[in-house]
This record gives sequence, structure tokens and C-alpha cells, in this order.
Amino acid sequence: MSSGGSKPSKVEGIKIASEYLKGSLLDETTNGLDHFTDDAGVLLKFHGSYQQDDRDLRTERKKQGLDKAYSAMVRVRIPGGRFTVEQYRVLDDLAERLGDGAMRITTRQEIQYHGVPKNNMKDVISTLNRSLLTTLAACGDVERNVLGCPAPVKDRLHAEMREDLLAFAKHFAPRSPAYWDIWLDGERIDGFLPEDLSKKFVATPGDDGVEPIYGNAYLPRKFKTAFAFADDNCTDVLANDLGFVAIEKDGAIAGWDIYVGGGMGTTPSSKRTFPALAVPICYASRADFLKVSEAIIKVYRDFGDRSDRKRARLKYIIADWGIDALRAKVEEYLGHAVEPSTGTPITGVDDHLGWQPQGDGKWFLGIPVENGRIKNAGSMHLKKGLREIVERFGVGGAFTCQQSLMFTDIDAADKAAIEKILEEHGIARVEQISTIRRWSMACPAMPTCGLAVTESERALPGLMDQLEKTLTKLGLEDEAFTVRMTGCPNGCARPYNSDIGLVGRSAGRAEGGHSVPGTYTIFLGGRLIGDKLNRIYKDYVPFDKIDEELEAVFTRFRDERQPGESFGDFCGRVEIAAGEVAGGVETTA
Ligand code: SRM
Ligand code: SF4
Repeated sequence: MSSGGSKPSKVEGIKIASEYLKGSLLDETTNGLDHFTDDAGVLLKFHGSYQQDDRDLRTERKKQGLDKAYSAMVRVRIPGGRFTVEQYRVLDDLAERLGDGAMRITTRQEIQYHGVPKNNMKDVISTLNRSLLTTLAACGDVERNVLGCPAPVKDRLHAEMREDLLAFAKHFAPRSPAYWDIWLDGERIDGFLPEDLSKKFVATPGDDGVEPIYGNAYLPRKFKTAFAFADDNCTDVLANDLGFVAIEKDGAIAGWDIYVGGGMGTTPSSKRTFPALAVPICYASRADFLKVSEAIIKVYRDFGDRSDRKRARLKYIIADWGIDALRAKVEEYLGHAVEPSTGTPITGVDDHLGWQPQGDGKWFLGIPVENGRIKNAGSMHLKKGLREIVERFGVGGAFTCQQSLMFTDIDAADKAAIEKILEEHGIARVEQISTIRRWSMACPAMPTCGLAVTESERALPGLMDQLEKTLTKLGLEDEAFTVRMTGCPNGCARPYNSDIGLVGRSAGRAEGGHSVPGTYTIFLGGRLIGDKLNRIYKDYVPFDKIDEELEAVFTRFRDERQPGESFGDFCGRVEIAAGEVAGGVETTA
């Protein structure tokens, strides 16, 4: 029973030859060149970084006979998104000192720096580690950043989720010494050392001495995990390879309903790839959940497709075997049967924006950050204003899976002063932005992402301006629905379970000396709570026609909806979006 083809991909060879993620990285970090070789670039991902180049400059530099303008994207792994005052200071300072001056909150509660010169990377990574942050396994074929509800609510449920999330993140952290040898001259900093596996939970034949969970070829592909509450799916749990939904009893978490096989990535030219939402596999008590998780991850390690990276995620094992066969294999690895899922449905979502009480007399404030970019631009000094709040009030906080952030542990007496700082810096509070903008997200795309076909982060704000006017004209400005845009079909802003997904389809071409905007596929019919995939509504829609196309659907929604029906549900019911799920799209990436 294998989901894999025969010949392992080139990346598999590079991983194995690297001797646990070393490869030539140590030499290449000190060779003075401005970029890494391709093989080192593969390994670099496990260390939390991607080699990129400024795509805005590509054509001009080529004309001038220059090489690409290389730099690195460095991603900081932050389990559950939480940061302390000191960590925020370090994150904020590094952007100025060693990056392009901005920070980008990601859809997975992390921070990314763009434009980091190769020769600054060691300084960035070692500085982060000294403030007990890490970049290890922020990217690469391993367990990625683990998502959890960022709200600092002081109750037993939130405390137990945090405890299990941190135990999970430690348990599945890579153990190879390469990271510390390369970036910290061998120094190991406490707080990031993975959990001791001397009392290993699940011993299977594929295990190895250095990396007992992963082995020397690590996982077949990236692996993503999220924790959520059934009434607050703020982590979009079903978009993950592995999802935990809390099952509560007497005000505590008794255990977790476990979901498997979520993922958004699709290669439209291959019908064998598709987005999928995770499906229930079993329930596990808090005492057992790590053991069950390890068995699932090891089954994936041993049976995931290592020949075709486009089809290497856990969702394809489920597509090929069926969920029952996967469950049976997990039970074989565990040595006993698993417990059935409780079937508790997902019922709600909270983006945690605005003022909310913590339950201990203090408050937290969720601040919307448009598409996650923290910078100072024009009249909005977002980066400066956020830093001032941290400095004046000594508050830490958390990043959300909707690319925003919150400050926590705020005294009621400080609320007005904090609002004044926001106002002075031109930073909008959630009450001051439209509902549609509040629930929108875009991936970075141009100019940093090497896979982008169209614009995304730079295009969505302008589209929001248009849609705000359209919705107000139709009297629909208070309707809550998600709009998510990406610059290619990989799905980094999770467009395939949103009410409206806008996915970059083809690049704009220069015609008669004028550049033409790119085109997008419009998907409709997902839901705010993330439990339904949307479908293709229209394909190849030029950017400047998106508003017009959507206005026609909004008008029908206004006129034909049933009482209380959401936009996404309406689109599904009247079969406006009757097309395929993310099928038939071509990409030039
Ligand atoms: Fe992503 C690749 C950015 C969340 C699916 N993603 C990339 C790369 C690294 C491009 C590359 O491979 O060269 C992008 C870097 C762009 C840049 O300039 O920063 C990139 N992904 C992002 C971020 C920053 C988007 C954002 O708006 O925040 C998110 C970083 C999350 C993090 O902190 O770890 C991000 N990516 C996601 C998500 C959403 C999620 O995980 O909740 C997905 C869909 C879920 C999934 O994994 O299926 C996602 N990214 C992908 C894929 C498609 C994977 C697949 O199975 O086919 C790729 C392409 C790849 O891996 O080859 C990709
Ligand atoms: Fe890049 Fe595509 Fe991800 Fe956007 S969705 S960041 S364009 S890989």
C-alpha cells in the first residue's frame, strides 16, 4: 500500500546527501557571494529561509546584463503566534537593521522579513534565537509552525490548548545539530531544544538515531498542524494536514477530535492535485494525542509520495487509500485501535479584533493589519505606532491567522491612551474599517514570491476600495464574508474555503508598450467558518473587471437570499458557483 511512485525526486537526494540539513550551507554562508546555490537553497528552507530576488527589477537588470537582485525571505517560527515585549522589540528592530524595514505577519501566525541580504542572515537568525525565537522548521519538509487560538483568555480551556500546542511543537521539532552549528556557531539556546525523545512514544522500523521521528530524508513535503475550538475556528483548522478540535468536558479539554488531510495547494495543469479540507480520523485524549500524532506523521513519512512533490501531501494518501485504510495503518503503527471522533461540528469563528476582556480584569486589543504588512507608509505609521504601544505600556501579544495582531494584558485605564496613539499614527481600529476589508487577506505575491503569476498584496487594497463602494450602494456593507486573494494557485491566503476566492490565473502581458493587468479565477461558495470548499465561478477575469463580476452576484444575493443566509451559502444554494473545485486553471509559475 504505497502512494508513491518509483524514482525519488531530486529534492529527496539533496536531503539525504545533506547529512541532516548541513550540506554546503556552512561554507556558503561565509563565501561572500550574494546568493546560495540551488542545492543549498533547498536546505535553507528547513532553516527558515527562502532565496528570492526582486521581480520588479528582473527585466531591467537583465537588459543591463546584471544578475538578479538576490535577497532572502526569513520566516520566524512562533507557535500559537504569541510574543513577549522583548521579542516584539527584537522583531521590530531587526526589520530596520537587517531587512527591508518592514515585517509581514503571515497567515500562519509568523513573521517574515523580506529583502534580507545573504550576509545579514546569520546576524538575523542568531539575534532571533537569543530572544527565544527561532527560524528552525519555519519552512521545509517538516512539521511547520503550529497554530493555536491567540486570544489571551484566562480560562482552563485556553491554558490547556496552549500547553498541548507547545508540547506538540517541541515534540516534532527537528533534532539535527546543523541549525545551531551553522547559525549560532554551535551554541544551543534553551527554550528551543526539542523535547527529549529518550522515552519515544512510537517505535517503528523507519526510525533513526539523529532524527527519530523524521529520519534523514525528513518528510515527503511540508506538514501543517493547527489547534482550534469548535466554536472558534480562528486557525482555519481544516486547511491543515493535521487538525485538533478541542472536546470539552466540565470546563476543561478532555481530548481532541483529530482531522487529517487538509491542504490548499493545487497544480491546475494536473487534475490529480486539488485543495482539500481535513476529514475526521479519530479522537484522542490529552494524554494520548502526541502518541497518535506521531503515528500519523510516521505513516505519512513512510507512505507519502517521494517521487512527485506536487502530489506529496497527506491529502493524496487519503485520496488514494481512503480514510479507513489510513486509520488502519495508523493503528498498526500505534499497536492498538484509536477511539472514534466525537463528530462535534465547527460552529463559529472570531478574528479577535477590537477590545475584548481577558477574564482577569485586563483587556486585549486586536488591531487589523491590512494583508499583514507592518511598515510606515504615507500618513500611516503603523510600525512606529505599534512599537510605541509596546514601549509605553510594556505589553506583549500575539499574531493571528488572519494576518493581524493583538496586544494583551492591558489595564482598562490605558485603553484611551492606546487609542490616542493609534489615531496619532493613522492606524485604523477595527470599528473604522469596512466589514469586507476586515475579513480579507492577500498573499505577498509580487515582487518577492518566485511563484507569483499575478499581483496580490499590492492589488487587493485597490479592489477593496471598489468593493466597499459597490456593497454600500447595494446596502450590503455590513455582511460578513471572506475575500482571499492569491497571486497563483498555491493558496497561501487560503482562497479555496473562503466565500470569495480570487486566484491569480495568468500574468498581464505588455501589449503595444502598455502592460495589461493579470487575470484571476473567481471562486464562490465557501464560508466564514472555513468548513466548505468554494467552486469556480468565472475564469480569466481581468483584474479591473472583478468588481463588475461580483456586483452582479451581490445584487442577486440581495434580491434572492433567504433570511439569515450568508453570501457563501447563497452562492452554493443557487448554484452560482457550480463549477469545479479549483480545477482547470493553468499556471505559468
Ligand atoms: Fe505559502 C509557497 C508565502 C501560507 C501553500 N508560500 C510559498 C512561498 C514560500 C513561495 C515559494 O515556494 O517560493 C511564498 C513566499 C512568498 C513571499 O514572498 O513571502 C509563500 N505561504 C506564504 C505566506 C507568507 C502567505 C501569507 O500571506 O501570509 C504564508 C506563510 C505561512 C507561514 O508563516 O508559514 C503561507 N502557504 C500558506 C498556506 C496557508 C496555511 O498554511 O494556512 C498554504 C495553503 C495550505 C497548504 O499548505 O496547502 C500555502 N505555499 C503554499 C504552497 C502549495 C503547497 C502544496 O501543497 O502544493 C506553496 C508552493 C510549494 O510549497 O511548492 C507555497
Ligand atoms: Fe506566492 Fe502563490 Fe503563495 Fe501567493 S499563493 S505567496 S503567489 S506561492
